[in-house]
Amino acid sequence: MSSRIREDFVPALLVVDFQEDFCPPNGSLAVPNGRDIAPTVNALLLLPFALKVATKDWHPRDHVSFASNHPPPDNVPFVSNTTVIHPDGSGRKYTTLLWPDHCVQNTRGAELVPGLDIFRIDAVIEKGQDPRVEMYSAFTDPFHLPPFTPESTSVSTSNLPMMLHEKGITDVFVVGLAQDFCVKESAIDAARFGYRTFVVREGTRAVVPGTGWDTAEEEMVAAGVKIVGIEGREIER
Ligand code: VGL
Ligand code: ZN
Repeated sequence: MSSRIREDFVPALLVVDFQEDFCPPNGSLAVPNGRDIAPTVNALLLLPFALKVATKDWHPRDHVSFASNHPPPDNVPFVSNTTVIHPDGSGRKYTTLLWPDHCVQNTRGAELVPGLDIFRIDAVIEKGQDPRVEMYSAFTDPFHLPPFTPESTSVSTSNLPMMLHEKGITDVFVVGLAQDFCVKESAIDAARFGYRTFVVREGTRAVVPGTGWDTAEEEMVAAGVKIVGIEGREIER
């Protein structure tokens, strides 16, 4: 008799950007009630996931997503949808939403929150280091750019896909901040990479609760992501 329970279920937990700058009271890009996900995330960390990964938004000071790096009138955080040069060198342009300065590398705001049981996490992945491009997804930047610096292997495209692959992961459970940006894009990418993907509702909060949350759930569901409650039953929508 095999001692294995199910060979086709090798789950990973992905804790997205649970960092000081995304949490009240002092975070520069505080997600309403963001800190409240800690008990849910810590409860999940007690479960036997084959891999538990936390991500950190990890920006250089000259990051394109900081409103402060753009001239007026395009420098209004949360509002400006600013046209910037596409980083592929073709000269074309695209628009990107601008934010307050946040998660600057090696600052307090970029630290994982102390309420997170970090000792239960197997690996921490940094993302968003390429100053030229916003990177919401923990998997890859939206343009699939080659690494920004020649020495680097994981600047705009992270090593998360490799880690999941090496562990033989089949299912990815996503929690963290913010539901309508980095959680959403990471979950959609997980599904795109072929994983059965779940977002645990109680383990996330939106920058824009209400409309932002609802739209994000719809986009995720359309991409094949399942939205579940902590009790594990799929929520009917
Ligand atoms: C995020 C906005 C800018 C996130 C990161 O983690 O959801 N949102 N950078
Ligand atoms: Zn960011």
